[in-house]
Amino acid sequence: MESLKESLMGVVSRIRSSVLLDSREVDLVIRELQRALLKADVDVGLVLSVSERIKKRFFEEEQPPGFSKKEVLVKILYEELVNLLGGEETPELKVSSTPFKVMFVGLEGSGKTTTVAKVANYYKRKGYRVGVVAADTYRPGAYEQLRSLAEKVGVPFYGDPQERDAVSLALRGVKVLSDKGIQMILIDTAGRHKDEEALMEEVKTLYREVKPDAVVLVVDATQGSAVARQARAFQEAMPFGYVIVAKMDGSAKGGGALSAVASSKARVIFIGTGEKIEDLEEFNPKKFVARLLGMPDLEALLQRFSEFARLEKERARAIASGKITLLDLKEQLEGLRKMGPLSKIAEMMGLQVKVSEEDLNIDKWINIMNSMTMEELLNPEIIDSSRMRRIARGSGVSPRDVKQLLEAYRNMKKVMRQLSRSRMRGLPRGF
Ligand SMILES: Nc1nc2c(ncn2[C@@H]2O[C@H](COP(=O)(O)OP(=O)(O)O)[C@@H](O)[C@H]2O)c(=O)[nH]1
Ligand SMILES: [Mg+2]
Repeated sequence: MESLKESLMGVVSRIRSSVLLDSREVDLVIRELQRALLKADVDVGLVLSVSERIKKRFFEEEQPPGFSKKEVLVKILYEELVNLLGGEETPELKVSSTPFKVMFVGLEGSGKTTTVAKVANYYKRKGYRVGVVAADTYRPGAYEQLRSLAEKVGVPFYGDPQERDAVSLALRGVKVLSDKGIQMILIDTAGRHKDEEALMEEVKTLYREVKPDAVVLVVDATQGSAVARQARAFQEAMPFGYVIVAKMDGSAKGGGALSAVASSKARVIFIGTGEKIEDLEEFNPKKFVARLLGMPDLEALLQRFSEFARLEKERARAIASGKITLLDLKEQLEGLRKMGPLSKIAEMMGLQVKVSEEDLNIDKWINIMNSMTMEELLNPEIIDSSRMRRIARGSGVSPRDVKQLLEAYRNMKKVMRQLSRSRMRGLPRGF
């Protein structure tokens, strides 16, 4: 994955060095992203749809106050890559019944037998009693390979080098191990047969007879987007919910394999990152993409976005409940400001009023409110004297000015309340 990481870091630094992020610069960013994904063997169709979505979102979504265009683009890039590689949820293989039978399927050489040992090790470390069954009766040496791996992990093993019938062997294995009180039984199966049809036939029969609680497909990351075809073939034979992508270490095509799996219904639960039994990592798309982008400050940025979303929700609630906030006052005043000085407005209305002092007040108030946090604008009640001093310092006025603004806000609230009350009494609108 190192090469994908390198090229995605290039995409991020292109965003950072952009000046305007106009459509020409965004196109350059997108093109660089496309190159990076195609090099990682991500399917062309997926590359195109992800680039379209990023562009569309960037030009359509509102830029929230306090965030730069670059930050917005980085966030969209992050979210769309998370989506491409598996989305929000991190599924888990839960041992929900005893014995919990897990059947491993996948083509020969994908890393299945090694992965069975890795998963056994993982759950053993979590405190489960795990056992493994060698039901690959086709490949010579499969028995010995799993037997020695099980010994290394230190878990019970069932196999029979003389048995040719995978189904009866698996059934016996399940019986023997569950009699021993094993909670989780991992069944390794063949990945090759006389031909693909015979292999799928055996896998189907195993599924029907053994009735596993979960099926895990193991695919090889070095195959890139080609794993999509394997996934489809196995999906036709039986429903599998989980995928493990082995050999992610050193594979330049890992991104292609992950996105191919993500576009099917199955979820990647682990990735294999080496030949040793410890080389298994839980797969979490969010963490994975964060690592790929190589931005130490990404976490903080995402947190700011989610904080903003939280406050937006709070604001929507305030509006729904009819609560008037300082933010409303601020927006009213800013709207007024856009129309020009008050004296000008008065002039347009044919009035001869001298309001220049009011103009100064409006500017001062907007300035003060610019020094407040969103939290304070939405809940002015929380502004105590120490917050008042901080706001005054931030806007270069005296705390008395801040106090005056808060008083004006309270008066406005009172008037609004009275207005709505008199309206409820049936007075004509406007009273
Ligand atoms: N580098 C690397 N090699 C792996 C990984 N998983 C499996 N292998 C190697 O891939 C080869 C095939 O693995 P095996 O478990 O026998 O595959 P099977 O035929 O699907 O059972 C072996 O040489 C393994 O050591 C992995 O995550 N990283
Ligand atoms: Mg094997």
